[in-house]
Amino acid sequence: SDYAEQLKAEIRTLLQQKNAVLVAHYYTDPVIQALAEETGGCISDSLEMARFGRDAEQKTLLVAGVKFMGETAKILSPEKTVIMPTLEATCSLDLGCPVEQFSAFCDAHPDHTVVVYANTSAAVKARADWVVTSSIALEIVEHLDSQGKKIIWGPDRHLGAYIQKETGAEMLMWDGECIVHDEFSAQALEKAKHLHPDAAVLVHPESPASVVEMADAVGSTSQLIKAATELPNNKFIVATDKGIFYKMQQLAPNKEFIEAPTAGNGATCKSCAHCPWMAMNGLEAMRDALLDHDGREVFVNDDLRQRALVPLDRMLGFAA
Ligand code: CIZ
Ligand code: SF4
Repeated sequence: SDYAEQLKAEIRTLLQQKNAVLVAHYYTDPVIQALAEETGGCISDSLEMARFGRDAEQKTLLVAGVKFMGETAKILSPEKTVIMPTLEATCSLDLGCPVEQFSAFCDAHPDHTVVVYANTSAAVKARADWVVTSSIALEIVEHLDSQGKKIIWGPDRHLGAYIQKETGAEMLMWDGECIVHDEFSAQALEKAKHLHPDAAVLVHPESPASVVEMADAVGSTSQLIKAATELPNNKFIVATDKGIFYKMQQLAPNKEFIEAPTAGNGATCKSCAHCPWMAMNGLEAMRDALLDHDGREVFVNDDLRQRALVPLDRMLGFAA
């Protein structure tokens, strides 16, 4: 619409004026992803977002995603100003892992190495030995297991179960889940496969094990995008947030991407394959954040920041 075009023009100008860069997640609105690409920002998964923000020359990072992504950016770049379209965009994994309870769980098993998913608060990261994202979790747990370490894993139980199955590592699980991926249904997927017998099934490991078992490729967002370009199929059923279709379609314009079905329908599912918190990122809020940081700037207490940096740097060092 005209209004969207006007907002985009304002954002382009403001990014330049404020020496800011747009760092967007694959699950945000395609309009935002396209704008990030066009303005020299990035579209990526949470690991790449963290790296990109840390290495960016600009003084201000406009992070379109959810709260933990803004916090991670601030932890890695305390000298930068980190703003978000809204500070209300959270994540069911972060919400389901309050630091008091999680710390008590860790305290009860002091002989375990604490590995937490990036989708957590700065306080939970500060309690951890390692932070991981889905694109590197498997390698890091494999590494720890080879050293004979017993692991506390939090907060996504589906991703944890998948990693445990793949690595055979000894893992104690926190009981959390992503409301988007938890809703994919093996039964409904079975029907979709009958309708599209030539389609390959791509699944993010935050999905239930019964869905993961049906996958032709399992992996993080960036790994699924890679699979969509590399597998010979012309059709894909995709079990992750539908925001990812933007990049898949761009890299494989002649292929067809179909949403994996959720257990509920439009009336009953909580997310229907699109994260409600990612959806809170909009053009107007981005423009407003660039105009006035007040209430949209991310701050992390310095003591917490320094403690959370240790396991984050461990991950980035491992990934390097
Ligand atoms: O589900 C998420 O929020 C993901 C996939 C985050 C990430 O690692 O990019
Ligand atoms: Fe959290 Fe799931 Fe939304 Fe990602 S998609 S931010 S894991 S609720």
